[in-house]
Amino acid sequence: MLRSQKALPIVTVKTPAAASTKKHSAKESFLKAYRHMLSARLLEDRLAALYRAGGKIVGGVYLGRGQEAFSVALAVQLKKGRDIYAGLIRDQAGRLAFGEPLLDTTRTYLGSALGPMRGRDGNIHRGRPKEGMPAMISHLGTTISVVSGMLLARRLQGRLEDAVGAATIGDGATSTGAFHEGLNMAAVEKLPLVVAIANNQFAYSTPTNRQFACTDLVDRARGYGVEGYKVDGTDLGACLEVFENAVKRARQGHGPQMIVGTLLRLSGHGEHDDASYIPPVMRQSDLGRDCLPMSEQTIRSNKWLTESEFDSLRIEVLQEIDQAFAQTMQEPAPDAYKETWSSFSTLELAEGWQVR
Ligand SMILES: Cc1ncc(C[n+]2csc(CCOP(=O)(O)OP(=O)(O)O)c2C)c(N)n1
Ligand SMILES: [Mg+2]
Repeated sequence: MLRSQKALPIVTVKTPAAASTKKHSAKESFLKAYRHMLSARLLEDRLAALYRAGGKIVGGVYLGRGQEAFSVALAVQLKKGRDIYAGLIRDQAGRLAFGEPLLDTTRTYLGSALGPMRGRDGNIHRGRPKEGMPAMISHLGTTISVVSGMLLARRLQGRLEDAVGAATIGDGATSTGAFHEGLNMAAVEKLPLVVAIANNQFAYSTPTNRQFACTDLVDRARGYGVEGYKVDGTDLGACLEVFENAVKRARQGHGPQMIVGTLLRLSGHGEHDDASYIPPVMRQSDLGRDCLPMSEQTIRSNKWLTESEFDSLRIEVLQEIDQAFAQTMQEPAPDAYKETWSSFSTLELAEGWQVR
């Protein structure tokens, strides 16, 4: 680990998967994270297939393929009921790790009236605000202010205790005003905020060199007065290590932590996008490595699972996914004549309020 600046450390964690894993990541935490990654990948494969088949999913499908390691490594550090986690469209793995049930995903995409959005949102704006998962407003940075606001409110009410709030974001979103204003305010207030930036090299089809002129996104941390880290986002062991440290430092009162994960989006922006603008050479580079088989390689080389344990795990996860889809398919769609036209009341969204 390289610490290049004392007052405001910009820390780079760049180690080969096997080495970093051996050194830092216990078998249990690696396997726990891997299970969520596998679950997210298989669930998203099913969503993509349903989307292509047509009929069942109305609206777009937005996936996090290739970003599971970075996503899950943050969320496994957090505890539902104490911490706040605001995941985005690429964070199926992180959402599962934070404790969101599979049914929340299937019910939202399939428009079930029993879903968290009561069948009124076709894809990814779901949340469980009262459980510390604010519903996503936009992919483009707004959750940084929302999470900061939740942290500040808890602090003012004297109930922050040792909670940490985490917000995830993409490279493109770091160019928005919402990102700058939110992070600046969080830094000034020294909030226990963790901002995970998944630099997947594109904002839709716009490459990073058309998004920002700094050499590296992590350099921005210094400008805000926050601690910054850079990690290979395809390496689960390295991601676990960097997030464990960052969440701990936020909890200890060191203020906002900014982590940049370098990786490549392995699907299109959504399933409607063939991502033909991604150069093949980039796909073939280290950036294009798939974190899921890489994690499996680490598990195999450490002999943490046998082949039959891998098979059983896959079957178990597939059964859970089958069950979630089967149950959701039997559930009703919202009935326009019986329901009120507002999805949520403001009070229902607020933390600490009971729905009457
Ligand atoms: C204000 C606003 N402008 C544009 C969009 C459409 N949009 C949604 S996500 C996205 C790209 C985001 O790129 P990035 O932040 O890199 O995240 P990634 O999709 O790569 O995960 C765009 C242009 C939007 N949702 N809101
Ligand atoms: Mg991006």
